[in-house]
Amino acid sequence: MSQPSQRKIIHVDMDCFYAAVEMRDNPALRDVPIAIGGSSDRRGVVSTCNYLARRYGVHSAMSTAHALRLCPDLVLVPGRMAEYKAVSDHIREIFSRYTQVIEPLSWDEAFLDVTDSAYFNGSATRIAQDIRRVIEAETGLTASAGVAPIKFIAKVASDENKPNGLCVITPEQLEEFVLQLPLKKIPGVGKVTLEKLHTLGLHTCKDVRAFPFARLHQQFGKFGALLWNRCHGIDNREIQVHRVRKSVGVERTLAQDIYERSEVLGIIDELLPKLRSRITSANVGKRIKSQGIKLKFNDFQQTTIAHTRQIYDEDYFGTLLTEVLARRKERGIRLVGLHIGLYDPEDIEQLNLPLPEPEPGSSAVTNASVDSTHVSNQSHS
Ligand code: TTP
Ligand code: MG
Repeated sequence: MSQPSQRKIIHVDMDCFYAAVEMRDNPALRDVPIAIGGSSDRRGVVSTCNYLARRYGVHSAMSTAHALRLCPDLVLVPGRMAEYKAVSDHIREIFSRYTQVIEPLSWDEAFLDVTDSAYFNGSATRIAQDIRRVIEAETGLTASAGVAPIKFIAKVASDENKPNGLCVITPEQLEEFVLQLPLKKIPGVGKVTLEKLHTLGLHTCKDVRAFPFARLHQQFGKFGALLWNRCHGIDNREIQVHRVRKSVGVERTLAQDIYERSEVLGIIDELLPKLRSRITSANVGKRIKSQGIKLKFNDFQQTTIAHTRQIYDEDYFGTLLTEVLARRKERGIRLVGLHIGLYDPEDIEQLNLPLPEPEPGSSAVTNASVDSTHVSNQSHS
C-alpha cells in the first residue's frame, strides 16, 4: 500500500448537475436563472440551480418559495431523475476507463485513485483533464476536478475552480494549502459546528493547529480528533470501492400540512412498502442498528428521533411517532421520513477502539480509524 503522501486521488464533481442536464436539453433555459424543484405552492424544495440563479443567493435545499423571493424570474423545472441517472451511469463508465479504484459518492461525484494508473505517464493532472474532456465530449456537460495526495483535499480542490475547472494540489503544496484552508470548507463541518468553532476563535486549519488538542476533543469528541487530523493534512482513508451503506430511508414532502396522528400514520403506511423494498435491496438481512422517524414542520424546522434497534419492526414507528409528535407543538407537518440505520461491521471495530490521543511530542493524531465514525446528517431519499 502506498504512503498517503504518494497517492494520487482525483475527485470529480459535475457542475450544477441536474440544472446542467436541463440546460443541455432545452436551449431556452441556458441564459435564464433556473432551479430544479417543485413549484412554490406545492411546497417544493430546490434540488439545485444553475450558476446564474446562484448569483441571487439561490441554493440547494432552499424552499422554492424562498428562492422565488430572492429571484422572481427564476424558472422552476421539474426534475427528470431517470435522465440524471442515465448520465450518472455514463460518467461512471467513463471513470472506469482510467482506473478500477473508484468510490462514487453520489450520482454526480466520485473519488478515483490513479496512483497505479499508467495513463499519461502516471500524471494525475493529465488524467483528470482527460476525464473532464471526455465527459464533456460524450455527455455535453462539464465537470470540475480536484487532484491531491489525500481524499478530503481532492474534494476541496474540485470546488476551488468550479464550474468547469481543475485544481491540483501537489504533495509539495499540501502543507501551505491546508494551513490557509477555512474550516468551513472541510467536508463534515456543518453550520452548527462552524459557529461553535468561530466562537472559539477558530477559522482556519492554522488556528486549529495552535489550539490545544485536549480542548478540541473535549468540545467536539471524536469529531474534534478528526478535525485535528484534517487540519494537519492527515486523511488516511482509502478509496472505498464497495461502500457500506449506513442507512436506508424514504421520505415524502406533503402537498398540504397535516396535524393529526392518524394522518401521519396514513403517510407512514404508504411509505412502508418502499422502505421494505429498499431494505431488501440493501441486502442487510434482519439485523439493523437503529430505526428512526423524521418530521419537518411548516416553520421549516425538522426533527429526527432514532432509537437503537436490533430487529426491524414496522409497528415500532408508532412508538417513535408518539415521541416525535410531542415536539410538534402547534405546527403543521410538511414532511414525513422513515429511516433505518444499517449494521456496519466496521462500527464494531471502531467503537471498541480507544479515542486517539496525540502522542507526546507529536502534533497530530495519526489514527485514521476515527474517520468514518463521524456520520453527519445523512439525507434519506
Ligand atoms: P452537488 O454536486 O452538491 O451540486 P451541483 O452538482 O448541482 O452543483 P455544483 O456545481 O456546486 O457541484 O449535487 C449534485 C446533484 O444532487 C444536484 O445537481 C442535485 C442533487 N441534490 C439534491 O437533490 N439536493 C441537495 O440538497 C443537493 C446538495 C444536491
Ligand atoms: Mg456537483
